[in-house]
Amino acid sequence: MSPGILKVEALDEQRFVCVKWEDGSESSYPCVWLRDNCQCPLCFLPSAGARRLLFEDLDVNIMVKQVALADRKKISITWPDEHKSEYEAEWLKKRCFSEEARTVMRADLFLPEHQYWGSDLQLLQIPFEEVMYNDESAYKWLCTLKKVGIVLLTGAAPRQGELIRLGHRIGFLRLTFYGPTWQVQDKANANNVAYTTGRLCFHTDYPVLQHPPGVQLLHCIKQAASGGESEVVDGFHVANKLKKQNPEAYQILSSTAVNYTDVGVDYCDFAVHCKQRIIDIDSRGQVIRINYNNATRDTVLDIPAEKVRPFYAALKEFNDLLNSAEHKFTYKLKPGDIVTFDNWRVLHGRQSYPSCSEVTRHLEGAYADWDVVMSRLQLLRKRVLNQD
Ligand code: OGA
Ligand code: NM2
Ligand code: ZN
Ligand code: ZN
Repeated sequence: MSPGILKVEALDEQRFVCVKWEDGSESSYPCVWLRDNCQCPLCFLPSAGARRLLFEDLDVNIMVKQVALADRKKISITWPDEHKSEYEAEWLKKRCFSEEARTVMRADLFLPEHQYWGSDLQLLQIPFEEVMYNDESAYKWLCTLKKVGIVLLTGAAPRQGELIRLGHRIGFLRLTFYGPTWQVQDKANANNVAYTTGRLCFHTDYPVLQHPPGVQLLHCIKQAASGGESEVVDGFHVANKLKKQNPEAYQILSSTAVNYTDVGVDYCDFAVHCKQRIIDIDSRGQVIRINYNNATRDTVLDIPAEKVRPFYAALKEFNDLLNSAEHKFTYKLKPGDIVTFDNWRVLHGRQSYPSCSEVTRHLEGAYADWDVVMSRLQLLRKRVLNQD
């Protein structure tokens, strides 16, 4: 419940509307924003939760003609063309332009909090069927996946198809050239190094795609008696460590566009090329994605020759830091385990295992996009915390 409104007035030559709240605080709303967000049926389509008003019909220099307090829970505005708008106190309070209110709203919409970890990771385990049928458990799963970056679901049936069910629980899975789901096992003429018995060093999957899959799901159906252990590391944590310990290496990896390539046949034939920065940062310098798979890093390296060795040296520093005992967490999947992790943040690897004419190890894998996972997380959060 938001506080009521004590007073409302137009300020700054009618270009702002100032609201004084019962709790003593004040909020100032630009007129152009108020007109743009008129909630009347002509300006807004409630069934779509979307603006009907066309930008062409918005006067960016608009001023209010009259502003009034309808009651303590609502204000009304009359515009110069006699159009009338009403705004609820609670609606306005949430959209206050103060730094604090915007920080609260940002946290609400994007759940940006990260908990970094290293070898001390307390890997959350939740029974698979609980996540499938219980909203609190599903909420806990996705919330932790967002915050920590990895969660283990346990006790799934050790057969193909469980990830399809989990995909339906979220919404839908991400189709790639390797199929709707894909089988990680030793294959003749493997079209990917993952489909051998070899060791996989720390990587994120599919940096060859412009928009790499945000979430990865790996369901253990069969596990090798020896070898095949999994390793994970918090890429955001390690990238930030690198920034402190070796700013030059960090600068190189966060600015150099590296070529990736993947050519072959699976779900259909493919020839994919892409350039990605290994440490991808946003305009504020925050790490937003790690794009690193040594297997699909292209032989083509589109940088001047004199920058090549410094690039390799920087990558070596990052790779060493990823592999340090303090940062990596090792575990071994059991049949029925489904590991779910943030493929933009967590790098994963596996130990080699003996090759054999029979299949001794089998994981089924799938991807989901963060858009879909975040959507499900927001809906579960509303339902579980019982708020709208
Ligand atoms: C992969 C992968 C891990 C494993 O298929 O990309 O990382 O344990 N597999 O086999
Ligand atoms: N697989 C496991 O980037 C990659 O090639 C990751 C993808 C084959 C679907 C491996
Ligand atoms: Zn209107
Ligand atoms: Zn992988």
